[in-house]
Amino acid sequence: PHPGTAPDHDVLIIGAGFAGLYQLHRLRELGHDARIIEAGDDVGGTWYWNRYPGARCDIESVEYSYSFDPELQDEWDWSERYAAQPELLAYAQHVADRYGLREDITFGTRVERLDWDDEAGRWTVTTDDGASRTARYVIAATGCLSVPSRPEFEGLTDFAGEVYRTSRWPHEGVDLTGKRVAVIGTGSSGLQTITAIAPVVGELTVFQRTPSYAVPAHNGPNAQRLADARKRYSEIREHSRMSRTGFGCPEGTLLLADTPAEEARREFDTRWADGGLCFSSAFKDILRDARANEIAAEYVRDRIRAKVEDPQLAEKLSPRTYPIASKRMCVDTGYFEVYNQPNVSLVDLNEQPIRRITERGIVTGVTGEAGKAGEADDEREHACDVIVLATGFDAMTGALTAMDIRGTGPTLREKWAHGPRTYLGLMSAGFPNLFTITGPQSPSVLSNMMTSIEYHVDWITRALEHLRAHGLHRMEAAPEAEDNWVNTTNDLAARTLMPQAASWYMGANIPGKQRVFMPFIGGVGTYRQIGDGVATAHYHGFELA
Ligand code: NA7
Repeated sequence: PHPGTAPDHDVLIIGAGFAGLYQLHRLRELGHDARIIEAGDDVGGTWYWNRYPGARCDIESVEYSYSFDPELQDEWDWSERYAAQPELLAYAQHVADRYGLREDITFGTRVERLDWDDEAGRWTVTTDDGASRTARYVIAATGCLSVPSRPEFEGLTDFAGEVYRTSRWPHEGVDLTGKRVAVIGTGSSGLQTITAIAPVVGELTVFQRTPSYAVPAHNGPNAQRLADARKRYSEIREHSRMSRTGFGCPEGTLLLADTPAEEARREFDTRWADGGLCFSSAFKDILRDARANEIAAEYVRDRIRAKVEDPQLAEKLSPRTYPIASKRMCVDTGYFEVYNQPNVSLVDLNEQPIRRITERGIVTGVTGEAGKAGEADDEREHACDVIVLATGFDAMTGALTAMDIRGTGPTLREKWAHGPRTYLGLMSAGFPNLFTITGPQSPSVLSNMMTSIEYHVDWITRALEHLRAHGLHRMEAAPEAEDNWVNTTNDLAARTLMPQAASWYMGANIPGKQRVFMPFIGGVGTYRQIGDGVATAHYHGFELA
């Protein structure tokens, strides 16, 4: 690009998931020249890639949907209480078509590199096709759970059967009927896959490293809920925006530690009967007090024991090594009952770690030299036709550090080597005019993502409008404001039990990744008040030029 000439675009947005689509729509409405670059061949982001059997949202569809256009809200009928992946993808496609967004999306193109030119005040965005485009502003709508983690399993490429990753499930042509299937991983994706495929596979072997706390979804038809919601939708949305979680959870006001056991049990029973993630909002101290947390955890273990016929198996499926809700809980639809089927077995990787994968299947065992079959007494080969990897993501920072981002100082990868540093999760000092939607140190993954996405898009749009209105062209987080925000997010997390879990919130699932609690835990409503306050105070803590 020649200095002095206009950049190719006002704004380039990376990603055409729910964040990127809404951002594009908002900017186009206001007459900005904006374009999305998307790696996939269609819109939908998370719901484009995660097509594994049983993939479903853990937030109710009445809430996990856009609120920005009442007409859209009224015309789209969600068929189930919790929407499944095909319906969510169809919704994203509908939104793209309804607002004519596709003409401004470049598909099948992955952003690899961003270079900031301080003199010209623009980013050069380089993509995997070798092309580059310039833009004054870049908005990363790259998702929080979009880069699969790729744990190394020795010999995986020797396996003669089929291998599928839940987060990159083929669009068609997978038939597991009657096959011997091994699933590695028991987070949300693993639980949903296992529950969905158990009725059709021949044999199912689940390889579990850490069991999950799961609450029932009680999924079902949605017509009544939707009709009820439509009577007071603006009230529901307003409540969600100011809530802790970004969706309508009745927040318990009592301390569990002070509540008589009978009363506590009744409250948990009610929430269990309602289903969903609000279970852990039952009492104020569940995430703060280890004793209270243990009471809630034991309630869930009791439920697991009641569902699984074999007591030893129930014990293995019961989480004990981390506080409940310190990892995102799973919302299940008959997961534990699967283990009562005679053709389903569980391998506890704490007793029998995976040693390697062979042509025929997965070898587990504790002793003996790796690679030499037969040396370990307890070595066992679990023969299978299909291996499913439900092993999670390089969460929150993964998609950002996957790009080579060069601002005014160290690269983003270098700067974040010891954990992400942002102001409000929206910008990082040294990277002017680069915004992140649902970035680290914002509520993002601790909330209903739709609520958090809409808030960030609206905030960024307002900021760009402010710059345009005042003839400004540059915005950057001030280092002091960033330091303060990083300290605030860390302090808030330290007051909870969250850092005790080896979770992806902590980056603990990725070898070598700095362990630091990444999301802002102060709540969606509080965060919103802070963000609005900053904007109103002329973007206090940002440098505008
Ligand atoms: P998660 O929740 O990160 O789950 C990944 C699972 O894979 C988890 O049980 C891991 O065990 C397991 N895992 C990861 N690496 C290995 C290796 N090397 N060996 C054995 N097992 C392994 O990802 P999901 O996709 O299920 O869910 C992500 C979010 O999407 C979820 O929270 C919802 O918000 C939606 P670990 O716990 O690390 O011991």
